Amino acid sequence: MTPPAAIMQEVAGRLRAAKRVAVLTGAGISAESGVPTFRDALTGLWARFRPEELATPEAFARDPALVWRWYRMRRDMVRAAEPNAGHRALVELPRHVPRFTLITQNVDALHRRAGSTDVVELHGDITRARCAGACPRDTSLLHESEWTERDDGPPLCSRCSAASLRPDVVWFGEMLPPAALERATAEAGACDLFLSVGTSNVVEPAASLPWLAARAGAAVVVVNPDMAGQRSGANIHHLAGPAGTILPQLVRAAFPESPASA
Ligand code: BV8
Repeated sequence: MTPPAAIMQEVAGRLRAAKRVAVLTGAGISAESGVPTFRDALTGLWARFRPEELATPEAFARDPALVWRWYRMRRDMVRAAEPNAGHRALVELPRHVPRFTLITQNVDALHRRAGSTDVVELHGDITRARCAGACPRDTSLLHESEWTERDDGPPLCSRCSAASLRPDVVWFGEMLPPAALERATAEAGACDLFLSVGTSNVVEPAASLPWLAARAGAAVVVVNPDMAGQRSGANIHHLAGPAGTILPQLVRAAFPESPASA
């Protein structure tokens, strides 16, 4: 589905002229990599589970083995997935924009695997785990290649051996990493173009970033095949379609000279 050419050209012109661009991505940008989103009725992860059953500290305290199994299943899915053209278009953008900030709600590490080197991770990363007990995060943090899975639940923290590991993600009811939230908020408030890609804008405080940008005077561009629930307004542009198609089109239209546009 290609958005009306006029909107694409207008947005491409804004992107070409932009000095400071911020992008917020949600689960939708990974959908074409085969990673289920959260709210898709059929495949959505929440379709089979409810967030409060799994993605909360209470759920982990109640049944760590169940929660760890859910994250292990998601890690297996993400490991089998490949970044798609949407992720790759966001690797290309910072080569043309004076100041570019990629902010993601996703925990699937696909932006990093696509080649994005500076990603503001608002909700963490399921390929990492940390001590669920008293060990400081930075000294207990492990990548999935560094721990040995057990059959009956999360591995023990290798630093204290007293507590188990927990996924290095932000659960519902937990605070976002202050530095990440601060940087995302600052960039949303200072950018001249804000792209909101593949998110249903439900989960706060990330959901407010595009509208913070709009209030601060930025042009906001929503990239989503389904505009239900998305705001519209004078400075909000809708590019309806899948990110894997729209984002490469947008980069080609804005920067035809780019080798990636060949
Ligand atoms: C917090 C990690 C302080 C774990 C996740 C107001 C202010 C502050 C907090 C709240 C508030 N109101 C409510 C709250 C509490 C809560 C919240 O927001 N609840 C929601 C349910 C209402 N927020 C929190 O708890 C946050 N903490 O604020 O701390 C506090 C605490 C308590 C009370 C007050 C204050 C922490 C939230 C972080 C939760 N962790 N992930 C894990 O993944 O297991 S959230 C998780 O769900 C994702 O990270 C993501 O953020 C979210 C899913 O959203 P989307 O990414 O948008 O995905 P979704 O499936 O919904 O939509 C997909 C979209 O893609 C759709 O629009 C679809 O059309 C589109 N799409 C599909 N295909 C494509 C596509 N788009 C483009 N291309 C395609 N091909």
